Amino acid sequence: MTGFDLTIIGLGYVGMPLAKEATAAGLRVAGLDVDPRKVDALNAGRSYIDDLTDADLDAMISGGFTATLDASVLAQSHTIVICVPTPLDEDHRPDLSAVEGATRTVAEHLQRGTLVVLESTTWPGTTDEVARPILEKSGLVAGVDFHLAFSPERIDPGNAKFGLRNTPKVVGGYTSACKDRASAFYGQFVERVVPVSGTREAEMAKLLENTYRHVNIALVNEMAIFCDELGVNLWESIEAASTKPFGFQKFLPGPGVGGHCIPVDPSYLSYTVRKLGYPFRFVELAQEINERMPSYVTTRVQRLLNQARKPVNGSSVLLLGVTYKPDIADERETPAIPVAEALLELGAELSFCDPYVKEWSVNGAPIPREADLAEALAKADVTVLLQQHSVFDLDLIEERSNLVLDTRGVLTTSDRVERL
Ligand code: SAJ
Repeated sequence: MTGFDLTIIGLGYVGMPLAKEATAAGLRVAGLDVDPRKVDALNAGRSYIDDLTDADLDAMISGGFTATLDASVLAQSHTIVICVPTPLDEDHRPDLSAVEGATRTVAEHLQRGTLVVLESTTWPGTTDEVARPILEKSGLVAGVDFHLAFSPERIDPGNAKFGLRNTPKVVGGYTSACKDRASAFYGQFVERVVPVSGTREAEMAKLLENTYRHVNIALVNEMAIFCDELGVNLWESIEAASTKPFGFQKFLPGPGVGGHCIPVDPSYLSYTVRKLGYPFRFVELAQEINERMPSYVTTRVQRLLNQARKPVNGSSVLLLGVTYKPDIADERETPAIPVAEALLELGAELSFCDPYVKEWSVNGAPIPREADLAEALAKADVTVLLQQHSVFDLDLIEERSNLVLDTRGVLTTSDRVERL
């Protein structure tokens, strides 16, 4: 078959690692996106993906990879994988508009014999109840004229140990033949394919993975609040519990849960369960607890300043790390925003220090950036460590700051340094 072995729709942090591994496996790969800036950058060998270097891109282009805005490429593709975002809308409900749009585009160009795989994280039933009817508007029938499958993405940006090739790939097909076809496709460049009986089981596996994290993070967050009142050093108890070689996985309290997966994916599950007429209480409770953490951080800052006879109003507060997790530049759903909003509301004079963030605004108001950590620490009435970027000198923070609230449990406590 002329054309391409694979066209990927959505050239982001999920689509591009897939393009890289498939190209390296010798497949002819095309990338389709709606953003001309992405397409131009990729064809010019300029990567905008943290985990993909320009050298990686050059090798891909030499291997035949090409990016395009022209959807007609889909008609020349043996396999099509949809890797577009599935965010929440302003009502905290699943927003499948990107998936529906991409699927409609596929339907306009779908050819007999093609394999279509959805990778976007979504509620169980999406592939069968949303994608399949759209695709069948082409006149072709899923499982008969074309293959249809779901395979959750497990790309963890910044993870140096696990990538697409060595992370087991779950695959669920609309039919058994669809599953086999999709398993064979991924088996060309993924070390371990994990077939399941249907698309719903594959969709649910992903939601379970990340709901598990969300709920357990909420557990330790809630424990952090009452352990502080009980005078128990929870951080020490967590380390002690972690010595159990089985049946326990360590999670740590924090200022709130950010990112594009953990705060979002469980909502896709609770949305589905609510359609049954009752709530998924674990998820809804976890959301309430995790979303309360920024306010709790603010209360602890207020208490710390109060001990020094300082009101929050007019005090200088330095925020260290405003991304959603350490050592990456991603700010999506970062808890630093609600923390900053609450402190500004109380009249704090905010500044921030984050090597990954050059400019930062809260509700449109630019927050001064401190370039010199030592100087910033000495100036601030209180410092709040939100993300422990590896480049931060923890000894310097302990020595130079006046007061510190450590929300990550990485500093040594003292009469000036408190942990969450
Ligand atoms: N967090 C805590 N306490 C913890 C762990 C995380 O407060 O014990 C916070 C983080 O600070 C962050 C948020 O939760 O704000 C999410 O952190 P995360 O470590 O889950 O990182 P993510 O959002 O990048 O999650 C991704 C997920 N990967 C995929 O969905 C493919 C997740 O399944 C991975 O387990 C996670 O990366 C990872 O292990 O890094």
